[in-house]
Amino acid sequence: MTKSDALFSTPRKTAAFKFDHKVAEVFPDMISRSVPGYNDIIQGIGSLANQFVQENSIVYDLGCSLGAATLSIREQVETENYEIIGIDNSQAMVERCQQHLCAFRSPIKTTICQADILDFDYRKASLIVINFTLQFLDKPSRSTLLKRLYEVLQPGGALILSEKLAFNDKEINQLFTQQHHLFKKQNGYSDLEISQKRAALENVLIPETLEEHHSRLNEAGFAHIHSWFQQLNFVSLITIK
Ligand code: GEK
Repeated sequence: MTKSDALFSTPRKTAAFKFDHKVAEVFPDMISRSVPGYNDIIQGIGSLANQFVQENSIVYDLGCSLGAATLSIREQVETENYEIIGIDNSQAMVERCQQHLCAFRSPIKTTICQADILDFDYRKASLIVINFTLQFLDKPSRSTLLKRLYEVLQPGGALILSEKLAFNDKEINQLFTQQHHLFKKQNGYSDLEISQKRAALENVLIPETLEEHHSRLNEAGFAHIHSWFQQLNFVSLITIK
């Protein structure tokens, strides 16, 4: 059983959001009550993975948190001859992820590394998943990383990128922001929790428009790019090399 998230429920001074032990402890509850479509995206990643994971290849799960995407891939990919490497720079997440994965038996070699996804020494991969993680990097680093990931993908391999979106159209931006807050309220968060979490994420999670994502992916070399999931201001893209 995972603990429920009440981290922002009492008045507090604004401090930048960190992926620390307190967050890791409540993370599954926090993300599924905060990100519309999160469980569907996790499910879909496993299903898409089955289409792309090649024999004797590596799959990367970047910013793996507690390994939800890794588990979905392990459950749904039929070939047994591949390896998953999950990377996260939060010690708290990595420790919990390692414990959590131990509870699920699998013949698939799975390694969870505590490292910065910007510094990692990548090897050739058939699938790279970066599920709600790029948004935490500064913008120049996002471009550098995607260029590197394009290089390491094998031909026919895929990158799955999920992000919170911003919109140039002010009305649409406002509509989706309001609807997102409603989604959180319907999931039991109070107005205080919503506003304090929002303040903590300011300048930490920087959403971009779909157009910015497409143009960065194009610049990195990706030609086949499409959204396979969107709910309000949360999207998941698939790009094939
Ligand atoms: C999921 N993918 O459940 N290097 C490594 N890890 C990083 C970096 C970095 N530079 N920056 C942030 N992280 C997961 C959800 S959560 C999304 C991903 C969210 C890690 C950070 O420690 C955290 O675990 C994760 O990226 C982002 O499918 O909380 O909105």
